[in-house]
Amino acid sequence: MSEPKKSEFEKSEFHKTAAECTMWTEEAGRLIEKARGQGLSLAWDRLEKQTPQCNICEQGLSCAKCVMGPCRLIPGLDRDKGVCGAGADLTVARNFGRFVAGGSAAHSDHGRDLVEVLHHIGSGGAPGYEIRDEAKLRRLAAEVGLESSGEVKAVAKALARRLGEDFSSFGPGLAFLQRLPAARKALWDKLNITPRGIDREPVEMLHRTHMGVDCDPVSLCLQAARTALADGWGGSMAGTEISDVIFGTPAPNKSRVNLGVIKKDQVNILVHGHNPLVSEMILAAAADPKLLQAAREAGAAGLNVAGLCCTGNELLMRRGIPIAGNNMMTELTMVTGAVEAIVADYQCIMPSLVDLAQCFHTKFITTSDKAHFPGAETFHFTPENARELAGRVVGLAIEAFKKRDPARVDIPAEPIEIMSGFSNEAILGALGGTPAPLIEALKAGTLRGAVGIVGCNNPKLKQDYSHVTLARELIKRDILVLVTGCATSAMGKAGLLVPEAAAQAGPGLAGLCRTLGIPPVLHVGSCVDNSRIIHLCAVLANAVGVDIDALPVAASAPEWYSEKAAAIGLYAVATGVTTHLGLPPMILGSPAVTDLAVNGLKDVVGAAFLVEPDPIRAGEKIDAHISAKRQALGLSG
Ligand code: XCC
Ligand code: SF4
Repeated sequence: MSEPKKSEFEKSEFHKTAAECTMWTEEAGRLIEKARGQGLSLAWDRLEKQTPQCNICEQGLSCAKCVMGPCRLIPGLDRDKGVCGAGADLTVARNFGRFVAGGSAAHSDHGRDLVEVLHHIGSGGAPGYEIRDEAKLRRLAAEVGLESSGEVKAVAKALARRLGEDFSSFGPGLAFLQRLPAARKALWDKLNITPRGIDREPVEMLHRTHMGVDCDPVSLCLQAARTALADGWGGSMAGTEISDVIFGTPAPNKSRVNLGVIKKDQVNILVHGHNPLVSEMILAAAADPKLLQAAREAGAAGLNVAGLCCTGNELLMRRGIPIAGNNMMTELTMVTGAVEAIVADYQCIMPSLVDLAQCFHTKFITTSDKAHFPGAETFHFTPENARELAGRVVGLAIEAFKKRDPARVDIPAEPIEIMSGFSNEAILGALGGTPAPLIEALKAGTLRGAVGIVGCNNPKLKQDYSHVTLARELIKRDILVLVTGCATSAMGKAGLLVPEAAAQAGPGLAGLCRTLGIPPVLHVGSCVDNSRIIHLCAVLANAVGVDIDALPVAASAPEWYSEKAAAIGLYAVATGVTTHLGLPPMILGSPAVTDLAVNGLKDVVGAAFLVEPDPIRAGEKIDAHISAKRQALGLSG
């Protein structure tokens, strides 16, 4: 595609003003109005106050990496270099590399927490946690070359130690890289982008972007790719697999979505963040008969746990726990006046939640020693104390219920039915334990391809619109959609996560969905669970005997905002999966880096980024990409 020009994005009708954004979902609109009436500030209001945002930063042309600066580069004027002499290409590449390192570090540090708890379980130091999927534990141990038939705790400990080695630089190499097609692994080796250690790559990225280290924009971009791959095939993959071992591998289930899952007559506890280590414990505590009794004594009909963002996705996938909303709905949950506690671990938790909680009876509770929020109630969870602290947190929510003001309660929607729980094991299980039927459907053209729609909401865009519109555009063309992260709530609210949505799909996909009783948009998990998608791509590519870039697949983050989303996008591309972005990353100030991202990478890794703010046009472009891949495989378009 042609190089994206700044002006195209500025003119796009999809960059709605804050007021227009609020019009998308009725539930959001009503609460936004209410919040404004009460003088509360929300993300949309703060965005308005930040607008126009700094055009130099937006292009990736500002640098504050040393105190000879900060420098703001204005190419074409007399200020096209920083004090150290760095020009636009270098500055953009350095900034983008650090951006990706932030995302990779976040996912991988989350993965490490799971590996550590697995080790604690193996050592007997994690009361409250157990191995729920012993078969998967043993399967993974065998996969990475460990003795898998011994005593369960010994196997758990050995697997944790093996995956722990992947974080360092001196291990035998990332355990899950052997899942890759040989051609992909050989390509990475040739390009020198095979990740060597999950921690090593983001650290090296920070090193290389210090003033006066790596000054080649291309080399920096390749290190950014290696950093992202350490996330996708390392930290995130460990996070997903070990979460399944500890909490169970997801299987199809039914649940509900939107603010209507908050119950007027119950103590409502919303879990927010990413790590199932905390949210699973809160869920377990909420089933404690003593705490249920305490809730009843406080006048509530029960204890209701619901999810937000990705830890919500984790509970939804494994337990069918309803999800109240995604990141742009988190502030609004409190405006319902019916939330007793928001229990947060880390990532994507707006600092504004502390201030908002103070305007309501809601307790804002943080649980991670890595994520301090001054003004919040703090309980630092560890593997040893998690069970006990979870009970205290639920107790606090029950106390808060007594202070609820019934006059302020306003729950603006009825919950919508959804289906979830589509792990790779579940998908392949439904197909008889092999990818063969999927490959047959792809060959026959009943299924033309598959696209992972992932990522966040962003207040710069009309809420949920791009997620839902793109998904509809794809399924009507017989392209299966897999969804993770905050895109999930958007799909669910639009009615796309139920088998009945097959009516909106093309005839081939609709028939497949009806035969299997599945929706045309499958919920496959949280953001670390994008590792499920790349793993499935590897399984398919290996079964067909091709490299991943030959598959008729793509990825998309239509409404992304976070560093983690950039890391996901880049590891998808480096894995060979062309990736659509609804908003450009902050790289447009460098024609060279932009060209590499949207064109040059195709020749290097067989895939590139496709930036397109209009989801209908994005659907057309992804469709064309899938047709081209099909034809190259000798299949009908
Ligand atoms: Fe965060 Fe994962 Fe984005 Fe949602 S989708 S806003 S990253 S919670 Ni990950
Ligand atoms: Fe300026 Fe160079 Fe320092 Fe960045 S590293 S702030 S461009 S002098």
